Amino acid sequence: MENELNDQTNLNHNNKENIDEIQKDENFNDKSKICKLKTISKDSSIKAIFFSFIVLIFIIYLIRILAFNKKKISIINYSSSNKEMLNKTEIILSKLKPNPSYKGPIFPDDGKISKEWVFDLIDYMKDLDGKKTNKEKYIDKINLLKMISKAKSILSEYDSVVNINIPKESNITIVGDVHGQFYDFLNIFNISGYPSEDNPYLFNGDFVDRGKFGVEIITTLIAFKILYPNHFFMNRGNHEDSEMNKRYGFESEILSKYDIDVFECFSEFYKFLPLGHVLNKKVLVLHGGLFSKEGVTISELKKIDRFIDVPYDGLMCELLWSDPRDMEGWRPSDRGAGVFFGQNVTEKFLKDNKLNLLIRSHEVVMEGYDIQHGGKVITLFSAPNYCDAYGNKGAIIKFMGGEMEPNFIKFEASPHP
Ligand SMILES: [Mn+2]
Repeated sequence: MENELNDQTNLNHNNKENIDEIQKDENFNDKSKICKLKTISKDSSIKAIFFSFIVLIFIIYLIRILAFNKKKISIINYSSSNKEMLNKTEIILSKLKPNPSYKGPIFPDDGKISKEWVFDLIDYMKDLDGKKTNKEKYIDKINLLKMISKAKSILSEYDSVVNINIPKESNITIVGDVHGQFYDFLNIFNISGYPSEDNPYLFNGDFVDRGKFGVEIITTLIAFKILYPNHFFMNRGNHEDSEMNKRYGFESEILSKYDIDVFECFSEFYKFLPLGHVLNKKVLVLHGGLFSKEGVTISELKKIDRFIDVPYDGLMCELLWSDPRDMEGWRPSDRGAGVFFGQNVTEKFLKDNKLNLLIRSHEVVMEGYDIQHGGKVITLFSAPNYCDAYGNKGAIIKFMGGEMEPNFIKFEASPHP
């Protein structure tokens, strides 16, 4: 019994203790709850600060996104209206006044020049014995800029790839890289005749850099374009780009003959040059080569927004920079821009576009021309003894009587000052 009682007492005691403990616990719990409540109110103010901080960051981020979008949109707008934004030449021209003591060729305000005017301009720039002063050699800045402006307005109407129709009784001469070699360039006219409506020409880019007479060449090309807009053609090359000109000599050449304004006006002019020409729907002429992308069409190339500096990738970059190689498919070019493309790439592109032949330039070849990819690609290079060092021949192609069979004419280097 006692034991039982004890047990009971114990039990009671235990119970009491239990109750106490529970109460303690409860008290403790309550206290901790209060503590927790206090902590919560402290926490919530930290959270509120944290939350507003997050909101603030979000707002800043949102503003940045909006600003970025605005920037992005403005880039798109700039790109789509790029042609209209390219009016630096006209702005500079509007501030220039004619120099009364200048004795050289004067470009007429109506832009109408004669064959004689162009021949006089060429004679004015020719200086075989190296005795002329710059004033006796270069058309002055205001007249040069008027020429550039006129040529821009002619080229601005063109698609980025232009169709040329050569009728049965007509010829056309294709010329590859000339790279500032003015006296070799003039020799081409001795070989294949001076440009005229009966003797059309297509120059396939890389007019400037390397050689010393880029100004003379591009000025002559612009003059012929103005004289025969429908019978004289030019493609852009990868050297028709201000970044290349800074590295390969044309910028310093211009600065020695004119000034930075003229450099910028030429840089602007390049953006108007088409990227390719298609002769009689059969022969594509462009400076570099084909593409890493499959299924490219001529109509896609026509729509390229070319009124920009040469980009680092994409169709326009590859068109100006790529090279054909004896391989299948394509791989990135060792040049760091464009691709190396194989025979199957050429065959598929020509077949897709119902073309027979690709003529490109861009590489020095010892005989002035080189035939690759089973006769489907011709490399044409027209700067003989390139850089006075290579010992290569130059070549041009003449298509005669509207026939799309290439006739090659090779030539040696001419003397130059
Ligand atoms: Mn080139």
